[in-house]
Amino acid sequence: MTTGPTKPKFYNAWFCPFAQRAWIALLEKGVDFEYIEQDPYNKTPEWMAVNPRGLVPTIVHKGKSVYESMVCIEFVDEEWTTGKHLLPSDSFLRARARIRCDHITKKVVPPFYQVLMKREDSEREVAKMLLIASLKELFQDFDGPLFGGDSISIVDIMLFPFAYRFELILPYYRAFSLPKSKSLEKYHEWYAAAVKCASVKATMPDDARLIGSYKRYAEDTTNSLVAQAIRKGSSLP
Ligand SMILES: N[C@@H](CCC(=O)N[C@@H](CS)C(=O)NCC(=O)O)C(=O)O
Repeated sequence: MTTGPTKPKFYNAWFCPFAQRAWIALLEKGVDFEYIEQDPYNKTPEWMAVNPRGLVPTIVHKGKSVYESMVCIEFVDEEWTTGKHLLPSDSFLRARARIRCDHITKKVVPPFYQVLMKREDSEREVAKMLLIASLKELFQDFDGPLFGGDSISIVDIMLFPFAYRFELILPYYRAFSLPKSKSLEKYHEWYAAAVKCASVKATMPDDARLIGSYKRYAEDTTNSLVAQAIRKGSSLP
């Protein structure tokens, strides 16, 4: 009996915004993959053998592991040439996209967790201001409707899972919504366009369940690597 090539394995945790990025990329490229729901907090030797950092997302393809959400998006785009490119073909535009991704990682994601986790109101207010300022900066010279123009790109994929949580989680736990001000107009227009993408819709968790999963951040009781980094004020894992 002959067996065909095995499908790539995608290790995901349904609640994880980082993993949602890799999932959107796989769907955008039309990859036929095996979905494996993984508890990344249960660091069994088997799981650590798949990813020595013990984090989702992880993709196993041709017997090799690829991890880190941004690396996964780039890998998927390079390995599967089907579908639209997630990174621009021009090297300057590609560099610009990576600079925006870096901004999202360093300046947009941390204040989201800080708004949720900081115990003092004054600290949360600072984090809210940082989040607004970082989004304004990201959208400064944005043409739209998406960062990839008419189709979704790595920058959209890096931002969307968190933007979804700004809309759902922050109003619920912190009664905070991003202002509908002129300075965030482009952000809100982008969000309305991104939320309509089929790959994005297909990866959406159930809202009530997602809200429940953030209680441990809002109450500062989780010991996830992200939470540990936010408490220490160090960069995210
Ligand atoms: N830098 C990583 C972060 C991934 C990450 O923190 N994933 C979380 C789930 S949302 C995880 O696997 N946590 C396991 C842990 O904290 O031990 C990426 O971008 O992929």
